[in-house]
Amino acid sequence: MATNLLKMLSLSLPKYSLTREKVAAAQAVAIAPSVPVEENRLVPRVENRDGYWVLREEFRAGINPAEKIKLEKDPMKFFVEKEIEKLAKIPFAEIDSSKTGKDDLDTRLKWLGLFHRRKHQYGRFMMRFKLPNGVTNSEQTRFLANCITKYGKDGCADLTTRQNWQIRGLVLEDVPAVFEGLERVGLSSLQSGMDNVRNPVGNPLAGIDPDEIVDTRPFCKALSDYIISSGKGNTSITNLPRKWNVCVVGTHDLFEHPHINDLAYMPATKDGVFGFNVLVGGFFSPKRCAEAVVMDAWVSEKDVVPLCKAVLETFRDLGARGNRQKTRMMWLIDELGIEEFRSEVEKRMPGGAVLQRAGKDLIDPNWKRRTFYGLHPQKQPGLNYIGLHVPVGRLQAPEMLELARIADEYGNGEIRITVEQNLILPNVPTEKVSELMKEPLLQTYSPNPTPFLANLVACTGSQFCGMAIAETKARSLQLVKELDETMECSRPLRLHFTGCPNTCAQVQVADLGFMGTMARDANKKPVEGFDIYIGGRIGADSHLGDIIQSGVPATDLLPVVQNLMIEHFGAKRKA
Ligand code: SRM
Ligand code: SF4
Repeated sequence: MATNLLKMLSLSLPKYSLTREKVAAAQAVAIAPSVPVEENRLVPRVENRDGYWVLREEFRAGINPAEKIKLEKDPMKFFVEKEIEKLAKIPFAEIDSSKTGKDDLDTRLKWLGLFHRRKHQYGRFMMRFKLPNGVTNSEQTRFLANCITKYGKDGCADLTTRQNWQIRGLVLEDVPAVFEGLERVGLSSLQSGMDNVRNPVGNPLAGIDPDEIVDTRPFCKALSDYIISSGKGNTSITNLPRKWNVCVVGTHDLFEHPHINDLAYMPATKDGVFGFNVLVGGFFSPKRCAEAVVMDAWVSEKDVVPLCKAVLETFRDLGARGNRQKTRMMWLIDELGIEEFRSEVEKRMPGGAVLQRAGKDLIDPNWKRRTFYGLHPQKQPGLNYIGLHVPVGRLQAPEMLELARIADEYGNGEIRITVEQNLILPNVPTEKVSELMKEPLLQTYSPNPTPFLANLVACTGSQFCGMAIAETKARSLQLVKELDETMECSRPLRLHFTGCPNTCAQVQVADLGFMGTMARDANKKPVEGFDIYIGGRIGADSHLGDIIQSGVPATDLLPVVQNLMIEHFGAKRKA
C-alpha cells in the first residue's frame, strides 16, 4: 500500500485526482522523518477507576462535548450495571425532559448499539451489531425479523458498509427483552457506536473461497471476542478518543478495504511463518480522508489480538480529545510520527516487542477483482455459494424470514454480508442449485442484477439519519434505473451515494461517488444536491477519488452522470 501511495505521489495529478493539499498531507504522514516528541506527551491521559477508564484531571482542558458526556457518566454502566433495565421502565418523555436524559438517549446508549433517531423517527431506535466477518445465520436473521415485525411500517433492516445488520423501529421499553434474545441467538450490539471499535471486517468468502490466502473468520471472531469481551463488554477500550475500524485481509481482491481502516492486517509470511503485516490510520471524515500507511510491524497469527490491543491502548492513552474533527487515530500518528507511534505500540505488546514487517505481503498486485454475484463453486467439492444483490441493502421482515428459510432449506443456514450491502448464501449442494434459482425471493434479491444497480451502495440518508443533507437510497435507486435504461458500459461501475460528508457509503472509493450537500437550482433556490467524486479505486492499486463537480442539484443528476460516464469511463448511450 505504501508503494502505491508513493507511486501515487510521484505521478502528476490526473485531472480528477487528489487535491495537492491532500497529497501533501498524505506525504507528510508517509515519509516525514519522525519529529522528536516531548516525554510528557507520552504520559497516558486516561486511568482506570473502578473498572472504567477515565480522562485524568490534568488532561480535561479544551475537551470536546462527547468527552464531557463520558465524564459525567460512563455509558457502559447502562450495560455493565444493568441500568438499561431501569431506564427502559421510565416513560420516554420523562427521560427526554432533562439534559442528562437527552444525553443518555442520544449519546450514551450508542455504547449499547442503540441509536435514537430523534430527528426523523422520534422515540425509535436503530440497533447495530457486532457481526465479525459479516457471518450470520438463519436463526439470527429470523430473530431480527421478528423484532422488527412488531413495529409495522416503522421497522426495517439494513445491511451496512461494514458487513453488518442494523434493525430499526425499536422502542426503549422493548430493549431489555431484545438483549435477552440477542444473547440466545449469539448476537451482540455492544460497543457499536460513538468512541468504540466497529464491526471487524473480513473476507466475505472466508473458508469457502478456492483462491483465498487465509480464512479470516477465526481472526475476526477473536478480535470481536476481545473487543466486547465475548458479550460482557470490554470497558478497557470503551473510552477511546473516537471511533475505530479494523479489518483482516484474506483475499487478493481486498474485499475488506484495508486502506480505509484504522488497523488492517495484510497476510504476509516471515521466515517461513504465516502472519500479517500491519497498516494503520486509514479513515474518512468530513475534515480529512487518509489512506492507511505502513507500520513497520509483522505479527504471527497468535499475536493478532495482542497487536490490536496494543494499538487500541496506544490510541486510548495518547489520542487527542479536543476538536472532534481531529481525534481519529491518524491524527495521533501524524503528531507522534509513525516511528514513535510504533514504539508506543511496542511498549504495550506482551514482551515489549514487535517484529519488523515481512518484506512483502502475499497479495497479488495483478489480481483482477472478482464479482460475488451468481453461482460459484466453493473450495469444498460439491458445494457452491450464491451472491445475491439487495437493492441499497434495505430489507423488510417478510424478506428476511424468506431469506432464513432459503438458507436452511438449500444451505446450512449460514448467510454472509458484504461491505457493498449485499448477501452471499454459502454451502449450497450442486444438486439443490436449480431449485434454489427458482425461489421467488431471487426475483427481489437477484443473483444477476442489472449492470449499474449491481455496484450501487447507499448510506441511510435522510429517511432516518439526523446528519443527512440528502435522501440517498430511493433517489439512487431511481437514478440507477434510469442509467440502466439509457446507458451501457463495457466495465462495471461502482456508484456510491452518501447523505453527508461523513461518507458512510465511502464515496472516495467509488468510480463515481455522490455526497449530499445543499445546492442551488436554476432560480438560486436552495435544494438538495450532491458533490460528485470520481476516480476512487479499490484493490491492490487502491486510491481515493476526489471531487469533480460540486453542488449539483439532485434533480439535475441524470444528464451530469451520463456525461461523466461517457467522458471518463467510455460509456455509451443506448440506441
Ligand atoms: Fe457511519 C455516523 C451510518 C459506516 C463514517 N454513521 C454515523 C451515524 C451513526 C450517524 C447517526 O447517529 O445518525 C449513522 C447512522 C444512520 C442510521 O440510522 O443508519 C451512520 N455508517 C453508517 C452505516 C449504517 C452506513 C450504511 O448505510 O451502511 C454504516 C454502518 C457500519 C457498521 O456496521 O458499523 C456506516 N461510517 C461508516 C463508514 C464506512 C466504513 O467504516 O468503512 C464510515 C467512513 C469510514 C471511517 O469511519 O473511517 C463512516 N459515520 C461516519 C462518521 C464520520 C467519522 C469521522 O471520523 O468523522 C460519522 C459521524 C461521527 O462519527 O461523528 C458516522
Ligand atoms: Fe448519515 Fe451522513 Fe452517514 Fe449517510 S453519510 S448515514 S447521512 S451520517
